[in-house]
Amino acid sequence: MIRVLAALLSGCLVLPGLAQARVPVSVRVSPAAVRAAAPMPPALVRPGIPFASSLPPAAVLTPLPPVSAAEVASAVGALGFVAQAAPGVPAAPAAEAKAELDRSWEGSIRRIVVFDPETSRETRLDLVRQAGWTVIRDLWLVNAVAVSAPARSAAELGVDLMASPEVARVEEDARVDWVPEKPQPERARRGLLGWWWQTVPWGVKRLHAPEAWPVTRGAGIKVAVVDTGVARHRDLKLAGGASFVAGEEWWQDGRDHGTHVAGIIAAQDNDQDVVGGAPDVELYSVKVLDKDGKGTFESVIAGLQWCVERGMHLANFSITHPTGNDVLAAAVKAAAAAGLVMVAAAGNTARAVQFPAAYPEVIAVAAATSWNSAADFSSFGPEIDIIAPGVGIPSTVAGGGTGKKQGTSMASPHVTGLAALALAAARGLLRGYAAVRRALQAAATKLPDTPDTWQGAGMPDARKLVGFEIAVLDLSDNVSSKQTNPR
Ligand SMILES: [Ca+2]
Repeated sequence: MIRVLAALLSGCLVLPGLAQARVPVSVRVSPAAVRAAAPMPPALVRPGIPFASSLPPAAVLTPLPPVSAAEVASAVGALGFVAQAAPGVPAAPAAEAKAELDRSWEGSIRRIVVFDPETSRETRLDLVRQAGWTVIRDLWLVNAVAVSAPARSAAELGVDLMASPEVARVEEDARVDWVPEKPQPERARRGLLGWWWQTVPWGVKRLHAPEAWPVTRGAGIKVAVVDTGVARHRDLKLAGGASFVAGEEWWQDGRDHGTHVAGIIAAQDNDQDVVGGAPDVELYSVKVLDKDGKGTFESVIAGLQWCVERGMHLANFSITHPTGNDVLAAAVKAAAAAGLVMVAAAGNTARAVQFPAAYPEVIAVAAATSWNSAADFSSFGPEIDIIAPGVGIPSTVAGGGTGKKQGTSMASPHVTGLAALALAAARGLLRGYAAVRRALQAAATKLPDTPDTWQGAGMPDARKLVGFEIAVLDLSDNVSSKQTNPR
């Protein structure tokens, strides 16, 4: 009774019956697509939903198969890289790897040694060890090995490595900040009322996600939050994860950043706290940044490699770096070729778009206010693909309850949630970053009086994304049409 009364007062409790009743879903299906598609799995059909019942039985959705080792190797090989390790092959025995990680953290010099694609994994590891470096991790996705050495000997060791004909180049690596403070930080306040009822955040409503849920809530789509980790929280259901932060084997959130991002994507639809844009996705925490928001290129690329290895469909990067580097660019390209769809925060600099968002294979997201304008801190440029709510965003916080945050870090997971809905609604017909980007943009409406460099195609609408006309766009051309800023 208290819950119902509270809901009437706040107007924001989600009652499944009501949510379904107000959904106008118009569906157009091309005959060719119907012929090409297989029956919709019963689990995805919710009884009484116009979408399901109005479609011919053969209209929708074959299960999206996980990316196999052979597919990854083939896709990566097509780029000139050689994938040396099949999924599940550890880079080193666990005890050895941990000992090396512990030794290699503070007070050392780090490098990423990139080899010619023909070089085998064993040769790569042998060469760096013979040169006196400590192996941190084999980055098979880009034919590289991340290494470290005491600062006083690193310069001399670097010369030795470059003398090897198998070594293509050696990149510097360091522990740097990937989560810069926001220009006007909002204090995260724990909402006590979340114990008694659920609030649908304004961003989720603005993108019309609840009206798409009768079609799909993202079930079956694997989404990785590549971030500071995700905390245990009563409103978050994690399917798994991994940590690539030295000395921290668990994927808990040390900074209360990844937890907030995760809630925007997939906070549970229950009677507590908030609800994400795609509450039924399989959510994974890929921890690449420590409690200070800092990490190395090695840790970020290792997280990306894990996403490819484990067959993630989507990865959210609410993390930014001002320049990126060649190895990260290669890793992003290889992951995209393997089928991973990457969505990233544009940055909060009010200047050029940051990385990885600025890479052509990544969907770059700007931040909007609730007044239908771009946020003044949002990074801008020709790389911006789309805009989503990023100011005054309530979501799950570490320690329990909810709090508000702002930034393109909050805008990106809104788009990741919608991309998950689109993939779930169009399984087997929507594949690859370029197709997902095109679907998002086709479902977007531009904000008034806002330059394209600040908003891309505008704000996407989940109702259009799960409509079948989006899914049967001509998706054969997977070449990026994204403009890039020559910097
Ligand atoms: Ca909830």
